[in-house]
Amino acid sequence: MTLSAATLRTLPESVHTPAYDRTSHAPGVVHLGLGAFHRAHQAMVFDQLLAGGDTRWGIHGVGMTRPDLVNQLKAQDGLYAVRVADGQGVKWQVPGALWRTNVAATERDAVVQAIATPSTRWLTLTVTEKGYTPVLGQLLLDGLRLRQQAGLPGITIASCDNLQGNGHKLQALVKAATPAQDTELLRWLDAQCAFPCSMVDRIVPAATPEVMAAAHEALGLQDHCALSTEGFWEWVIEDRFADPTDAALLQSAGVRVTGDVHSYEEAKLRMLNGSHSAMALMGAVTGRPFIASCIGVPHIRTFVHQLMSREVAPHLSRSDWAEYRDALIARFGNPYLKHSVHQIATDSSQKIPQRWPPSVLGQIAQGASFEHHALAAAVFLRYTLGVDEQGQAYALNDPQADSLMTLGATQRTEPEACVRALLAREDLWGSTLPSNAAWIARVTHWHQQVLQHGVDAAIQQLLTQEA
Ligand code: CS2
Repeated sequence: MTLSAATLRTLPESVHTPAYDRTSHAPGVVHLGLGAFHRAHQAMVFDQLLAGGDTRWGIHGVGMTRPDLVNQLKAQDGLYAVRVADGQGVKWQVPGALWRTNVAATERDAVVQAIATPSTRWLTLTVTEKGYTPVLGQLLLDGLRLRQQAGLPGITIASCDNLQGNGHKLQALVKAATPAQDTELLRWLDAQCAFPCSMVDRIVPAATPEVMAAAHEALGLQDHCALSTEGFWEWVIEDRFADPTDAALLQSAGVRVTGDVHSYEEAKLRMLNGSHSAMALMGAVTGRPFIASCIGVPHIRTFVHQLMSREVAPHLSRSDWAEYRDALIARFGNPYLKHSVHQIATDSSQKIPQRWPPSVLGQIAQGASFEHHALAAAVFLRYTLGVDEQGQAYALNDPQADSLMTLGATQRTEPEACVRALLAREDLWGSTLPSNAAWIARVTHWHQQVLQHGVDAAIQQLLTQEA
């Protein structure tokens, strides 16, 4: 038997399940991007609001690319179990907020209609860094135009991807899709729709067979969509809503509504995601499969601690960074989260620009050392060889995989030229870093160490030097 609306009542009492009606109301939220993250983060916040009796937070979920996942969720009536596990304990919960599903690639019109449905009040997005394309802007605009033409109110459109100023980026995409002569639509977008920036945080690895097996055991049912996450979650959102009364509601569910998302975004992107990318690439090259297996190695742990304290923190506006750093290191070590380094290394070309260069530039401006980031960049180049230090091959899963592999292919015979080619790329490093001679020199140095002695020895050398 499989988890579904019909079997929900058979679950053991230890599993928290939705007690509210999931069928009498139309969804109030359209969400794009049905990956693990959304289902264990916002969907659980909306589940809490629904449990409190507010019927407007049901989700019409749109999978962008994976019909297999959407079909599985559909077969389970939008239900799936989440294991919330860390040092505080292990709990299973079935959130009930996902009411409808579609696939954007094959059911575009249904998505446009969902945006234009009167009950829709919110649109949230987790489409990953590479999803912010003109195609996305056009999809949103087509739905919004129908709303405007029907005389419906505007909505809140909240990007929840790991991009600095994500709300501004999304608004710019929608505006770029709007024809200049369509002044009424432009006016309506400005006056009626809100594009808040937001920072979202919860570590939610892609589901594994191990999690499915644990779900089977805990539920007594099959669940093909089960997920595993940590207790910690954070959602900081800019106080900018189409319906201003949503601020108090979200706050009641534990969301932080503020005028200053920026300081949270930059700390999260550079501390959490910045060290995630560094560890993921180190893990991929050394053959350590999970983030927990990386942070468990004393020299990697010290490297991450120093990267955050010495090179990231000095440029943050968030003042409580030391507690934030310590909490992150503890979260990275969560043994229940089998967070694959290859999953995090996916799309590195899209992630690194948000995560590393701002800290390197900050250090350069202060005449301070950027050795940790230089070593991370060197490991990134080593990673493009597609084979780890034990000789095990792996695939690069990245829109830039071909160009990166071509660029790095001759690094054993022409290391300096390859470092230069990598660091010259403005799409990765921005416009000023590529001409910084000291940066190029230090990445070249660490790349030589990595090739000659391996990643672990290079990290140890760095720690001795920086002690
Ligand atoms: C990770 C993030 O895959 C990645 O790039 O760094 O998904 C990370 O786990 C989340 O941002 C945590 O909130």
